[in-house]
Amino acid sequence: MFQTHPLTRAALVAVFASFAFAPAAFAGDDDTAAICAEAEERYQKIFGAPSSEVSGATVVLMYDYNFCPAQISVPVGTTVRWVNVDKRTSHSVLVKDSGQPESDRAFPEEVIEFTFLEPGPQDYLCGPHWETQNMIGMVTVTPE
Ligand SMILES: [Cu+2]
Repeated sequence: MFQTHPLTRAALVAVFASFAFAPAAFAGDDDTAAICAEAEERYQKIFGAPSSEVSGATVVLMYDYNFCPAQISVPVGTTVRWVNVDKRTSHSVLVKDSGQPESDRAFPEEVIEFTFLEPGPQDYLCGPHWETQNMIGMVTVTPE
């Protein structure tokens, strides 16, 4: 299920340690890599720590009509936390085959969380921007 809530800096700074993360670069797309590097800079400016230091969730940034990284692979049961690091644009997440409705809009510095309970590839999109900006992503959920 989806949850949308503002994330306090204190909550994030408190979180550290063991966390396996995938490199943010999305192979073969220099523009996307540059946008995602900027997104991570924004994240660190807002929350005061790298997104890779979050524990208990895998972070995907939403920035400049991109999901960063656009493709991730996580074990079943993982909660993905999409964080809006834009300055003024809101985004949503719709996991197409989840049977769940589109999330509420996440405004800048807000997050959307979804826990993946079924193995397999899960395509998702941003409701307002998938069609015009190709703002789409994929989570590959691996069995335990
Ligand atoms: Cu969007």
